[in-house]
Amino acid sequence: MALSGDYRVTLFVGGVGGARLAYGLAQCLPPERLTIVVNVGDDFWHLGLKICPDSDTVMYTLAGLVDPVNGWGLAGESTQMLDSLRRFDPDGGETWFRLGDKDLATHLERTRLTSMGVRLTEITESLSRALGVRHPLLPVTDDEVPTLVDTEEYGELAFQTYFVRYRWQPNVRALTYDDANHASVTPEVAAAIERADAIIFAPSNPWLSVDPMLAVGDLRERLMRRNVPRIAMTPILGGAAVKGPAAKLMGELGLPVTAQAVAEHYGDLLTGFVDDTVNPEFSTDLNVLRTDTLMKDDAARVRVAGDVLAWLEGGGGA
Ligand code: FO1
Repeated sequence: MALSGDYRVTLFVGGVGGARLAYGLAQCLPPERLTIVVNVGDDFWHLGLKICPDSDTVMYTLAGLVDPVNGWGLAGESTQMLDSLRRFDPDGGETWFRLGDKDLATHLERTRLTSMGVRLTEITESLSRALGVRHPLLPVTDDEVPTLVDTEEYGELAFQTYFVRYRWQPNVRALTYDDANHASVTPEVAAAIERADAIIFAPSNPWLSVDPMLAVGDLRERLMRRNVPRIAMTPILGGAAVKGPAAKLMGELGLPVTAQAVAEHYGDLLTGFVDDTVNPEFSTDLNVLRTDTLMKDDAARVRVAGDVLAWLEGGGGA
């Protein structure tokens, strides 16, 4: 399906769940009508390389290159570098973060360009274009804004240490995005917000993927100023997360594991909400679309994207 006229959507995404909606929307909307803004709070330096996991997850998904099982990294990967690295430290050393051999090329090229002073926005554009991605993929900021996770067991952890090294098992006390508060959105992201006819928050983790973006400079205020549908999709289905730590995290933060709690967390940022039919209906001022949101394969991703766009086109979400 295609929206009429020159209706433009700006989509905010985190990792795997967000990438799936991005894929669906990219099948429905041409590049000039869909801009994808990606979280950089998960980015980190590892083995001397600049790694941008959410950006790469979206880029590989849109390019049709993503590993279909993990939902991140490249399909058909090998691990010769990791196997060789492990020989230097039988305890594994820095091999806990699984960098595949083919994926390494992306990190090497990004690191090379970063060391030359090229902006992350331009680097991401150049990498995406080379892989055949047609839709604009924009890091929310060019600044480094690492998310920190305060845990009961280990105190404050870098995001990937919490997420990958400790497999998101530590109990979370709080999340901090302090660097993001002092960062600024890029001119490209600011322009994508200004020209959007609808703003969509993907079914990414609101605390780990979306909040780090909303914490960047004046992003929230910029979004609030736009009198267009601002909608989010639930990452919670039937009291559980589709993938990752959203449900566990909500419990640790003292919240009920419900779509309603997600919608209330976004608060007045939203005018509309996409909820799943498996979830109980709840009382809200938001304009709600209830549909099957599970994006288990490419066909489902396109169908969900089409449902959301048809709803918006019919005046939904406002
Ligand atoms: N996720 C994992 O659970 N384990 C890994 O070893 C891992 C490696 C990895 C390498 C490159 C990349 O782009 C992503 C990678 N991810 C890995 C995914 C990623 O760290 C997380 O899913 C996100 O940061 C959370 O959105």
